[in-house]
Amino acid sequence: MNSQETSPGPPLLGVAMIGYAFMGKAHSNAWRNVASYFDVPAFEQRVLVGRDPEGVAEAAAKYGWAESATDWRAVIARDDIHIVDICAPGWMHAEIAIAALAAGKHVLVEKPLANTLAEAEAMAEAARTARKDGVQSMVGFNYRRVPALALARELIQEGRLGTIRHVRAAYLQDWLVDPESPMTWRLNRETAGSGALGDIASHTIDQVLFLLGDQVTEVSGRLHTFTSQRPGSDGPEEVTVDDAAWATLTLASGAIASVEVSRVATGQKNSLKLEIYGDKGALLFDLENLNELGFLDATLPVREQGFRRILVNEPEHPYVDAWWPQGHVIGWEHTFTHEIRDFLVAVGTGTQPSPSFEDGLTVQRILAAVEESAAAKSSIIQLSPFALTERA
Ligand code: SOE
Repeated sequence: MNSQETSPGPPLLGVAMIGYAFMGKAHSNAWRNVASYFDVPAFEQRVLVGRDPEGVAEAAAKYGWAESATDWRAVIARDDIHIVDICAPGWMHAEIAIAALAAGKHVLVEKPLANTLAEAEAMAEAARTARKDGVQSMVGFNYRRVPALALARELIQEGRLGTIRHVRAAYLQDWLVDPESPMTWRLNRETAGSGALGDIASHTIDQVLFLLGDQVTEVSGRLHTFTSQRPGSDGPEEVTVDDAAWATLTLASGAIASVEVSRVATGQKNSLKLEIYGDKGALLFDLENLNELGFLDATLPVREQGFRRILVNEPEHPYVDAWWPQGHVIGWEHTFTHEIRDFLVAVGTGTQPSPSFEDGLTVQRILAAVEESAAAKSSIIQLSPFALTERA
């Protein structure tokens, strides 16, 4: 679909997307909408790539892509492709991104950057090399584009919370509560790298770094798999990744963050809860109410203090003026439109999009540290069982 069929202008940026499942659907929705709501360089949704010829052809027609293909290598070699949007499973990120960057294509890749630290390091190096030739790259931590979280970052950076001390971050889902939920690529270390840790702790840790503008200096972690086998196509299969993860992060500023992620938090559907506590104020956020931000100004007289609800839907708020009048709330999918808008503007102006592959590598290093700490089990103290009567 050509975003500017009417007027001539700079050459059209041909876009190819690899993958058309959940993230491919969310990104396609954003590619179809972005030019209707934001000023972006001219582009065309040229090719959708997938392994199943019939499936990808049907998805291309449904999601507004001009063509479909099954060979990503052939597609990234095309002269009419300038952008590659990688929505494939994590095990494919590194190979496709490194090849696309080497072919001079701008790359947007879904989070987490990679399945392993080694892959992430190779991707960041490839991005650094490509950038010298004006080739841009970005990792898709889309929650940075929630208006309420962009506002939260502004308030923190303006000093409205003062010195940040205590951060509580929890990303809770429950789509794996049923032990009969079948095996998928997300539950196999070979294809996913890790479980809740890489999938949703990556978002959570990126948010801590994004909001505070800080660095992590110490990590302790724990991983757990509650359901070790799940129904596979030919009988039970081993789950080789975590269902839940816990981490305590020390930041360079002295703040301490607790991070908790779970795919078995019964009743929590897609709840990324963030609580930021400073000596002058505090912020509360829940992705399941993504238009709202709780803000407490501790500089007010105590008798007036309390968390107030900011409905982040005024034209003054980040991204909001592109959509509807105040109070007409937006949704989860809008964050991808914001993300692709920022990516396209960066490509069009020849500037580095954020978050960069280096930002993605920073998250990957922290994930690897959580895994290393969890494997060491050094912080786990065994408590022998005792009954109160014994101590009498
Ligand atoms: C599954 O946990 C998932 O789809 C994540 O992979 C996404 O990054 C998150 O935005 C929603 O949940």
